[in-house]
Amino acid sequence: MIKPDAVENGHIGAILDKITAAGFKIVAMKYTQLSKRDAEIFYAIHKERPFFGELVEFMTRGPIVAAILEKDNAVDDFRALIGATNPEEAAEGTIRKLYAASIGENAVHGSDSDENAAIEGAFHFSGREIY
Ligand code: 3AN
Repeated sequence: MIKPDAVENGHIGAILDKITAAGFKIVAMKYTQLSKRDAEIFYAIHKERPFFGELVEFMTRGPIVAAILEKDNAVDDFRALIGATNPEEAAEGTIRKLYAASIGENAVHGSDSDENAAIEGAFHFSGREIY
């Protein structure tokens, strides 16, 4: 996902450019806004964390871009491309270093495993929206 902060700041195009330049194929994509319930389900794993309320509030405050990306070693390579969760710790040239302001508003989300990528892809897309 390209998160609300990056959308608000006009970074959709630049982020998609970096993603495709890094060799990812976009197999599904949409511009949408999460409801409170959507965000609570998507981030259910973080329900007990102190920042959960803030995370749901942030992720629902404006539109996002959701996409499914395909590449060999996609999970690890995408996490390398986006950089550390905290942009202050993200490597130079990573998407979060370039476009994120804080650990809470960190521009992009990437799945942390192939299994979660399948679950998260199915959360956003029906079978006939995936090419
Ligand atoms: P990542 O997105 O790098 O996989 P996770 O899964 O640890 O990071 O966290 C999910 C999301 O929760 C992050 N993208 C970030 O928006 C938010 N988050 C994580 N840690 C914090 C924190 N300490 N304070 C506020 N928000 C946080």
